[in-house]
Amino acid sequence: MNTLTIDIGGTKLAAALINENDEILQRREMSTPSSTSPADLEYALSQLVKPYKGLAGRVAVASTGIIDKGILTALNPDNLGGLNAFPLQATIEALTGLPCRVLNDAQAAAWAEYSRLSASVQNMAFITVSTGVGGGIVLNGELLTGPHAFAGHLGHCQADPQGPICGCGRIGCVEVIASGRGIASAAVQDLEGKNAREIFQAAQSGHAQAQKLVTRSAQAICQLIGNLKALLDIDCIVLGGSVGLAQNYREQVEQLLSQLPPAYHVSILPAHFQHDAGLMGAAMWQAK
Ligand code: ADP
Ligand code: BMX
Ligand code: ZN
Repeated sequence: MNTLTIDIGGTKLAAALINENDEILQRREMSTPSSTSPADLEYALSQLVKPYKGLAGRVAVASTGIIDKGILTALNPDNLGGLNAFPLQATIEALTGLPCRVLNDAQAAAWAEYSRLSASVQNMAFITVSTGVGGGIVLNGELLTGPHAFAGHLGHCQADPQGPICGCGRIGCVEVIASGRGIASAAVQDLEGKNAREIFQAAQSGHAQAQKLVTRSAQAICQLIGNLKALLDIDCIVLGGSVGLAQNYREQVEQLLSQLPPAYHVSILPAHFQHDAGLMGAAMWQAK
């Protein structure tokens, strides 16, 4: 049976048809609506899934936000239109007429990436550096979701008690410093108004402020990884998201981590499924 899989991110919506061998048969992408209206998200999702009518027997969704018992609530309302208690599972089931399972995007990606690691790895964390900073933790071979589906929201660990206020309401979260939005919002002068992709391009061509913004992000991720190592003694980290997968970013995090004492060192791998880790993970979780 084919699975229709959907990834709802703060910047883009993706959908794919996946067969029983976990191969992607068709894939498409759209921008996430910038409006705060649940009706606009529902309309965008209806457009996204339209071409797949009649081609799948079930749906699997990976979405940004806290996904508890099928209901989506944005922890950081800046990232997804302030959605509160959006009935994601019921909405997708009504749009497609198919049974659906939903999971947080980074938890889903962690599950997919864990499946590609050597069997000797039983403890790992996935970090997405994207519109926000998300995370998923696998401990003793089990995906940690937590009693309220909040487990693994690593982007909301504190990076700097003197830092800016995060959209979640807390001061100095990793997300407000390291994410694509965090990078863009700290840009000044000629970089003001540029997005993270443009700032990375500027950094590649030697722009000093752009390089500082990228390093500040990599430094916050490096410290987060050190904290995860101390907290959970994980075997490895997998890095994903468009910022996490950007040229030289992982290498920069590795270089910063190598400057910490050896007890904090842990290998950092790029996401095997690259930008499709959430899509793949949702489907694998659905089939579990
Ligand atoms: P989503 O958050 O919807 O899952 P992405 O993983 O693509 O989407 O993350 C979006 C963020 O990544 C945006 O802030 C965007 O500016 C940034 N971005 C996109 N492409 C690149 C790139 N090539 N290099 C650095 N940042 C990028
Ligand atoms: C935010 C939070 C997480 C999500 C992470 C990455 C919201 C809407 N989302 O920390 O649930 O996993 O962003 O999301 O509060 P992405 O859109 O950057 O992939
Ligand atoms: Zn936060």
